[in-house]
Amino acid sequence: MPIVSRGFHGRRPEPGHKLPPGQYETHDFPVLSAGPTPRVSREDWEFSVAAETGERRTWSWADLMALPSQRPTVDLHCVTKWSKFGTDWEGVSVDTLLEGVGSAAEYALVHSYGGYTTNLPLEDLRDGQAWIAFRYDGEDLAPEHGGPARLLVPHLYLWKSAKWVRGIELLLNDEPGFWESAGYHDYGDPWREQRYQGD
Ligand SMILES: Nc1nc2c(c(=O)[nH]1)N[C@H]1C(S)=C(S)[C@@H](COP(=O)(O)O)O[C@H]1N2
Ligand SMILES: [Mo]
Repeated sequence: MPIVSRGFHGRRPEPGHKLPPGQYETHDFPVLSAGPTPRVSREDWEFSVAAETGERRTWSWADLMALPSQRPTVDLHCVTKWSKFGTDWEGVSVDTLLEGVGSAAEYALVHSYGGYTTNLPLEDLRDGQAWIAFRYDGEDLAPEHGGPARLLVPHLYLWKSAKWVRGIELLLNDEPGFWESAGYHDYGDPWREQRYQGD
């Protein structure tokens, strides 16, 4: 008797991965950008952490490359309902960039080249949950996916993973970012299906 293949069951997720409510799996990597792709050269690239105290730290591209990096494999969940399992990245943990910064802030507003912003509680950027990612699938991160570098915070909907990231502002009071001001959920937990305000 021939071995029966397990077959393809449409939108059933890969074994070992879970789909948040209302999501489907895709094998593509769709590009979602609110505007044109900003072109930022590595020579001109800078990344800053600015605390509410006025303390500010800045890294050049060479500074970032000199820091220890990690290679997280994570699932991505976009509010437009696609999820992508097992994506491979390389980046510097945000913990490394926040180390030693004196701040009483509980919130972060993330800024991108091109003007995009997104907000989240500072604790969601800590404890190995977020990276400044510069490689995807073994290659330099493509400009349309946020290269030279993007924030990667995979436990929240992907709009929180700011592409072309240029800095993190530490705030005592929460401030909505680009999509959050347009009606997207302030926090954006895919497991609680927090897509829009009021969800
Ligand atoms: N700077 C910036 N970052 C951004 C966006 C954007 O428009 N500008 N779009 C967000 C949204 S809504 C999503 S779903 C993801 C998409 O990332 P991708 O294009 O790499 O799939 O980027 C997020 N980060
Ligand atoms: Mo999105």
